[in-house]
Amino acid sequence: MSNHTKKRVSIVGALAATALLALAACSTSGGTATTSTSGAAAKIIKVGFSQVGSESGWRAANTKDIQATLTTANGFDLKFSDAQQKQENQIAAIRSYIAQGVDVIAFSPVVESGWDAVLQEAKAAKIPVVLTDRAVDSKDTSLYESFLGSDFVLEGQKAGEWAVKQFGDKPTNIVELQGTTGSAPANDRMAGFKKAIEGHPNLKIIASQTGNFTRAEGKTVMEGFLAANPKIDLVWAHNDDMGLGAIEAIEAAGKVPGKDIQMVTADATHDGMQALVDGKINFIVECNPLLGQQLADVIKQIMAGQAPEKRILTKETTFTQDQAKAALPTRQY
Ligand code: GYE
Repeated sequence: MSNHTKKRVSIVGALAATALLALAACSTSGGTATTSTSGAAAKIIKVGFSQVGSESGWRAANTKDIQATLTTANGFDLKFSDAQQKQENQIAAIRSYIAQGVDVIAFSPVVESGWDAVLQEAKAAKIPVVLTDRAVDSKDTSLYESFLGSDFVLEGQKAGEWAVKQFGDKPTNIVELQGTTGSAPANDRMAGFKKAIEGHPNLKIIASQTGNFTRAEGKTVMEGFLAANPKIDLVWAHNDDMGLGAIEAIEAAGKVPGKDIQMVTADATHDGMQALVDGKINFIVECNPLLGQQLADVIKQIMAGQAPEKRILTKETTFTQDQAKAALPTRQY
């Protein structure tokens, strides 16, 4: 029996004992008891969640959804911390959750590498770990129970396929605003996009630099791109926020975003969709931040001693300007 399983079995045993006691209490009170036996079995699950940071509109929606779903009313005691895009802060948060003896640790790893040691510590403490949103590159997949989130390679590929269709065989200079260096979405979106434009030598990535997924850095990096490259046809930004920063830089340079320089981004947050409707972005690949319910379900499965799916993929789509006009009024984020 694995350590995790042992812990789960003992929790299940404790729940069963509580339920039996509650039943006994009911039966001795001559049928007049008001105790609900189903309520008696519910144990609040202590979850430690380490969030990447608050770098983007996507992240704000993700945090809000997780906090709104893992509530006391839903059976959770959520401990939440923001790592401000720093791996050392996340490692410290995970260690503190281990020390507090939470039931489950969930986190969205800022970068892919360097997690083995702390995940081994969680395993030794028999605390199951769930990855949300971003992946780790650990070879030992027993270090986490499940990874839920998007297929970032596919997202990059969708952006690249759009570029191929949009520009046909015209010579096209592309600049890329990368997400946080070493993060799963930056690595994978970059790879997916490259793969899609392969075999179309007229589409050239002439510059590629990180803007750390933030609006401010997206703007500064775009200013540099504009200063160094007289002909830019397309900006491929790994998220809406960097794209929105790039729009400011393009406008400040006296050019028209969406026309003089076209834009493709990932996420489809409210502000990104608004810019798409306004014609400043040309195409957005959706990345869904609403992972709270899936996370809650996975945690409940783990606590019930069941093995969740190892990889849970999020469903998502893409938006043209017309599709954005139709979708924006009812968007949740
Ligand atoms: O695309 C970006 C955020 O990991 C999918 O992180 C997430 C990415 C998202 O900062 O806006």
